[in-house]
Amino acid sequence: MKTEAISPTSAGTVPWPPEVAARYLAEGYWEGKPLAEHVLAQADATPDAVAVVDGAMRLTYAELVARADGAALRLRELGLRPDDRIVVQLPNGWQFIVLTLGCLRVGVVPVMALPAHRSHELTYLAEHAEAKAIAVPGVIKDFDHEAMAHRIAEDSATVEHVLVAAGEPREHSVDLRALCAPAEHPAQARAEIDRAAPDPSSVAVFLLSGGTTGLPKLIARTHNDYTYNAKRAGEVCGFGPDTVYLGVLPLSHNFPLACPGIFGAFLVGGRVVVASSPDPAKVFDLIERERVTVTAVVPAVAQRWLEFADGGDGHDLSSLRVLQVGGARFADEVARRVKPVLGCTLQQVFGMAEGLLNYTRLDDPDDVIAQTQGRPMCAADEIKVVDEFDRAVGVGEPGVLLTRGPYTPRGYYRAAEQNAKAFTDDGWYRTGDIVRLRPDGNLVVEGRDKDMINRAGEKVSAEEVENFAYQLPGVSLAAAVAMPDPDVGERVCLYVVPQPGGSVVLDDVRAVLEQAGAARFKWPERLVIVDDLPTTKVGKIDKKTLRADIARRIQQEQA
Ligand code: OOB
Repeated sequence: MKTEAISPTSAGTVPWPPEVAARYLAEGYWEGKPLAEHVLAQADATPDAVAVVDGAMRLTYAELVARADGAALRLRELGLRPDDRIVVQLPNGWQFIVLTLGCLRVGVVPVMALPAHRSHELTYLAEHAEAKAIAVPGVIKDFDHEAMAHRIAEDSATVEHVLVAAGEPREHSVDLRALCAPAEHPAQARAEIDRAAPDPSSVAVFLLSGGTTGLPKLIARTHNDYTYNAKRAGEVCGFGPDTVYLGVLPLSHNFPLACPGIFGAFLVGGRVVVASSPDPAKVFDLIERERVTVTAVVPAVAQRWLEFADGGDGHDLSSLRVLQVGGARFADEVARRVKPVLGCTLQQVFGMAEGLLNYTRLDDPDDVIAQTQGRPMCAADEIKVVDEFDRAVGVGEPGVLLTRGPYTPRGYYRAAEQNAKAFTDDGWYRTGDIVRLRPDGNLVVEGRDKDMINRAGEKVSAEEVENFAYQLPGVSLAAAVAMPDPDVGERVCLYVVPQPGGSVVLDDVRAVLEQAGAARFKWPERLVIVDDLPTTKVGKIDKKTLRADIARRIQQEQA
């Protein structure tokens, strides 16, 4: 046995003030039930309806619940208790869904890592969340996730189990497929698990922040707030029992997980089809075969699909009613092509793991759909757009977006110092996004004042990249900024002032990140060597000028 985790999850979270929580309950935003209970209610109503399609694997609702309960009991047998954490890094597949639901059933909290994460991120997540277990695939594209997980477990004071989703599990690994087998006596299992259902105000999942600080912060989403998140999003997106949702983004990300995503589908008895790749040829096959009605992608993927479909590729996409696009700014001119080319309604989604979700509505005029990122989904969402002194700007003026609401937690998990910056004293979350609020209530995302690079929806903290660069002796000053890119929106560009007599090349920097085991999407893709860096009036590195500089350089090269 390793040492017991020191603090229960709730100890590190920042709850809503009691009077606010009471209001959200009284007004019905929070239903006071654990998330999985809502899914079980659907399973009771339509046990034989298909809930999950993953390749040849088709699970009915009854089978999904039997498997989730099987997983829940086996997690218990492994010694996991309510409030214990599991770092989950799984590719899109039925195992992810069953494990997540199994965790929710017994109050074990999944920490939603991304498939692209490597030992650098996962080690930190396991440590910070004091995880008892880590769930990984076997080998994917020559990368041995299982071996990595065992190395992390060896160095960890808390990780006791490595759960493996595929391949022949090696010694000391737990076979996730066996763990996710149906409970032997489903009715009995269900009754037993029901008796110990988690408190609805406890943490359901840990999401990761896009992050401007070194490593991602953990966002504790409660059963109450996350259920509302998925349910209300489902209403706004027209989800119902005939919904066939295609999960194509990494399912551990908030967008496909609950905005409305797979939970939104399960809450209304809909069906989830799992895709393992965003490759349009494969995805269009799936849409056609499974009669998919809705899916969610980032702008870079939407653009690829549009290019592919433009060639008149012959797929029948007539079942597709809605394409949700979000995670990064979708260019207006590309947005306009969605309906004519794919034949479905575009829904722009401006969301964040921290909570607030904005949607264009399905019946909005075409101009609103193409030119805005929508409006908050909930009547109790509070938003304000402010200047650098937190004073409200006028309607239509750009400013930083602040928000509070029934599914926007009041602070990150165990991050007092960052919370003091990212949240106001009265609980508003500073999104760091620069928006314009139009008179019609819709938001337009104009940019951001947070130090982050958004590479095809994957968020890279500039500070983290700079910290890696500073490990090189030849680096005197480093500044990471976004450079515009037609395919992925933005890429990481690093400006470096070398030490006198020192020299640095791009490969040196990338090697530092590689050796540290940092996710590949963070690796800088261009290095610019300069004699000095521009600074602002208060002496900070002037990133705005640098962003303009790299944009200009790229333009000149293309001219
Ligand atoms: C989603 O969540 P995160 O946590 O990965 O990233 C949030 C940030 C936002 O603060 C904003 O900077 C950016 O991503 N963002 C957008 C955007 N949607 C997100 N920027 C411009 N236009 C948009 N439509 O990215 C996320 C979570 C739930 C649903 C959808 C996206």
